[in-house]
Amino acid sequence: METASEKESLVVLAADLSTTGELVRLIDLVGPHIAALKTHVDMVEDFSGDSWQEVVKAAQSHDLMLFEDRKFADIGKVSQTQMGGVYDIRSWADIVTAHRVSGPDIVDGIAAGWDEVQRIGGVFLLAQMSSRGNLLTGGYTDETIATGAASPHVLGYIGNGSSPDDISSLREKVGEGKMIWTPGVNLSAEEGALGQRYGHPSDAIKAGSDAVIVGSGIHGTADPAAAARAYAEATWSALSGR
Ligand code: S5P
Repeated sequence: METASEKESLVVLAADLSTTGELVRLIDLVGPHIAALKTHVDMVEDFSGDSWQEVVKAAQSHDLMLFEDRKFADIGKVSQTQMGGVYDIRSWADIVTAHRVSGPDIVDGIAAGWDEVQRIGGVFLLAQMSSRGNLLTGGYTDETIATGAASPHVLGYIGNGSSPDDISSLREKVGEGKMIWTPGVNLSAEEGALGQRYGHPSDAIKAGSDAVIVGSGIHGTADPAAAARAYAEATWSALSGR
C-alpha cells in the first residue's frame, strides 16, 4: 500500500508473458504506474535461476512486490515442497495465491516453505474467481474467509473483479482486516477468452476492492505504459471517491 500510495495506483500487473526478456521490458515500461507484479513463472519458456533474477531485479528497481500466482491446492506438506523445486518460489516471491480446497493447513505448508529459507511472505486465498462457471461460491467462500481470518499468513483474498455485487458481498464478509484484490477487470472489453469475464476497474474499487489485477488490458495493448497509466488513474480516482 505504501508503493500504491506513492505511485497513486491500485494496479497489480498480471505479467502473463512467456519469456524473461519480454517480462523485463514490460516491467520497465509500466513499472512507474503499477503497485505490484503478478507472475505465472511456469509459463516462462526460457526460465533459469539466472534469467529469473533479471525479472526480480527489474521488479525491485520499481519497488514492486513479487506475487507468484501459483494457486497452490495440494495438501500442506506437498505445498511446502512445491515452494521449492525448480522455480524455488519461496526464495523470491513475497506473495503467493492458494486455493482452500484441500483444507486450511495449506496456508501453514506455504509458510513453512518460506521458513526454510528464512523468509516471510503473504498468502492470498481465492475466495471467488472471475471465470464463468467456477465453483467458489456460498459455503466455500465462507470457509475460505474463516481460514484467512484465523491465519496471520493470509494477507487477503482474490475476489471476482467482474462483478461489483460479488465484491461488495465479499467485502461485507471480510471486513476491513484483510485485503481484497480482484482480477477480471478491463477498461473496454466485456468478455475475455475462454470464459474470462470482465468488469470496469472503477466499479471494482468502488465496490470495495483494494487493488485490481490487470493482464491483457495492459500487456495486450500497443502502448502498455499508456494503458497502465489509464488503469492507475481509474483506480486512484475511484478510491478517492470511495
Ligand atoms: O479468478 C481469477 C483469479 C486470478 S488470480 N481470475 C483470473 O483471471 N486470475 C488471474 O488474473 C489470471 O491467472 C491472469 O493472470 C489474470 C487476468 O488476466 P487478464 O488478461 O484477463 O486481465
